[in-house]
Amino acid sequence: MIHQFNLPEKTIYNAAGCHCTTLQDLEDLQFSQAGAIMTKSCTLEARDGNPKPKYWNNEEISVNSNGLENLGYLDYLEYFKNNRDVDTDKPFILSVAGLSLEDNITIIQEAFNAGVYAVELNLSCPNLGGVPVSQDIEQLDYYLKSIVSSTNYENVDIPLGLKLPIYTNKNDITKVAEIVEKYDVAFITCSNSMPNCIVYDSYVSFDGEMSITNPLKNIMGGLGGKFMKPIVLGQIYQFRQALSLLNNTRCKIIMCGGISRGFDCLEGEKVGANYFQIGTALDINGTDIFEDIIYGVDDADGPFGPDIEEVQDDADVFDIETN
Ligand code: RRO
Repeated sequence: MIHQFNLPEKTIYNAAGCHCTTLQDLEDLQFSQAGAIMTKSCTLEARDGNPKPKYWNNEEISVNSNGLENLGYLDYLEYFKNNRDVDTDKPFILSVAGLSLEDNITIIQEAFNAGVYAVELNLSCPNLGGVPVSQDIEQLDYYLKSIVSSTNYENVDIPLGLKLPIYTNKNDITKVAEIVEKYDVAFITCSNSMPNCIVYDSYVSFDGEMSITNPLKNIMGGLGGKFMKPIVLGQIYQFRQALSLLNNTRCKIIMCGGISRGFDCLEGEKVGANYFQIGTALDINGTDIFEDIIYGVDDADGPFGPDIEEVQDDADVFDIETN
């Protein structure tokens, strides 16, 4: 069976890890304008993750050293089973980040059995130490081969996708595209946060005192937010090219990184993105961000506000600054 990840055109939803750890978070997403519900990346057992503080954002960027805090996969599947009949029924995507290959196989098979809409396999968590599996191409190949052969993926109509890290080497992108083609990966999400970043919260207080504080207990964390957009656009562009060379047009590419307004999505479409995940902007603004992006904060016509060419012809009318 060839797997297809076919959401409605231009679907926008949350990035794994953002507003999706608790069951209340999932309910908020369910009753928002998000086009799908993605869970926090989950493990076999619940985890508290890394010591706090482990998340910080300002109005532009975020940094996290979360460490896979999650409820355990059973709670997320339970939520799915209990809520699939509500009026706002939405595609439910389980983000899976098991701590071993065996754990991933177990969770993915259980997700298939439960009938989730899709599974996004996250082998790119930046906060666990060591080399993430998806940065080691041979390991990635081995993982997918094992998952495909040890689950009933080939016979079940549920797409499997990959949350990818940032690849700074074109050769890696070519090889990952070959893996996508070989194992019928239905979508790729570009990209996870930028690992090992340091952000200081620096300001001068009213009484003139300088404060330069690292907001994370673990010092370093994964960077998200507006700075990620150029990186992510480059990843999407290169993956679209690499997939085209393999005549693979069915793998969907999901843009994840730096989206806070409709223009960001339009830029993503220009390099080959199909759907869009919102991370830091969701943390900052809450679930109203989906409506803002879809319909435009300037009362534009949507989806994503006016057509970009139209806007370029009429730059005075609409704010076209894209940061
Ligand atoms: O939980 C995390 O620390 C985390 C994960 Br699993 C991930 O994939 N990306 C990220 O920035 N943080």
